[in-house]
Amino acid sequence: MERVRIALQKSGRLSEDSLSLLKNCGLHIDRSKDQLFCRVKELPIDILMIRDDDILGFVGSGICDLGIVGENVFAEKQESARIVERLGFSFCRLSIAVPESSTYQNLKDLDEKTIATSYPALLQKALLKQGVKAKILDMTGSVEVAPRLKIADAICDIVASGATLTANNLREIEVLLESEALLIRSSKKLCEEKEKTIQRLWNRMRGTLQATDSKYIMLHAEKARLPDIVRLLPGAESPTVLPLQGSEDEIAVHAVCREAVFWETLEKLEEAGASAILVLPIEKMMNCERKERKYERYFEPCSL
Ligand code: PRT
Ligand code: ZN
Repeated sequence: MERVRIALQKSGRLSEDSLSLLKNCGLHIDRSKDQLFCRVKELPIDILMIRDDDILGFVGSGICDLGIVGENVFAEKQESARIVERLGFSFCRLSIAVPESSTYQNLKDLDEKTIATSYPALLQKALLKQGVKAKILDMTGSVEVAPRLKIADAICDIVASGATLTANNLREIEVLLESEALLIRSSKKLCEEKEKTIQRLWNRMRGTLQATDSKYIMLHAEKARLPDIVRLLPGAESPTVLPLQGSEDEIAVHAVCREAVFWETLEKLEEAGASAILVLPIEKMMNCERKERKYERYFEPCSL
């Protein structure tokens, strides 16, 4: 049987969430035996644990069929791999930052200046788009020290919490790209066996990803207040309404909410007369996709 190869980051900011996503899909990856290559027992899948910089190339060239990589890397390198889905972890952004003490307000203010970056292609694109003539200083790491060393006026680098910028007396002035982990696949045509395995894995991943976004809400309310209550449930469709034993005008409402349920939502529900409100996590979801799910955007049914 032809085995699907998936490239994952060996260790770093992508690896833990990538592995736990696969684990939630029922794949057990035993990394202790062989750090670089893992055979999955449950499905015909092999995992290659490599550096994040190599993942796109491995998938683009067809050595691996699938991979999980940061959108920042995908956008920077022109490889012929395709996005299957955004995975909702490893969030960060590619931003322009300048010394705190400078007066620069945006990219346009950096005309004729020098910007240090490890993302020359994306920076070049942004400069061209805005008609800014800046010099790009290509660095492989420690970009944040460039202004202090007086070798650049600004930097274009990955920001997550912003702590690195603050520690280096830098100020973020413009976001060029919002990034998260992406599931990518090779553009090459795969054999039927591999396609079937990928489809099975994909169905499980979808079930896991949808469940992560969703919550199950149960509450009691007066029958007359039902329309108000339903309006307040975030991203819920056709809730289940059940009679309450021994009560004529009270009902129980059960609903799957497809959006985050915040304390504010619960407070509003309480104001609308809801009581006994329970919010439960959902572990897996199968066959309950909404029409407008984002998956459809990248999902090409002929090849996945
Ligand atoms: O060893 P290997 O080459 O595999 O890993 P790496 O060290 O090159 O990559 P790694 O693990 O740091 O990042 C992998 C991916 O995680 C990136 O490609 C991004 O898609 C994503 N990611 C999420 C981040 C960050 N958050 C992040 N904070 N990548 C890098 N950073 C760095 C950034 O470069 C800067 O130095 O963290 C610093 C900024 O962080 P804050 O929180 O101080 O703003
Ligand atoms: Zn790297």
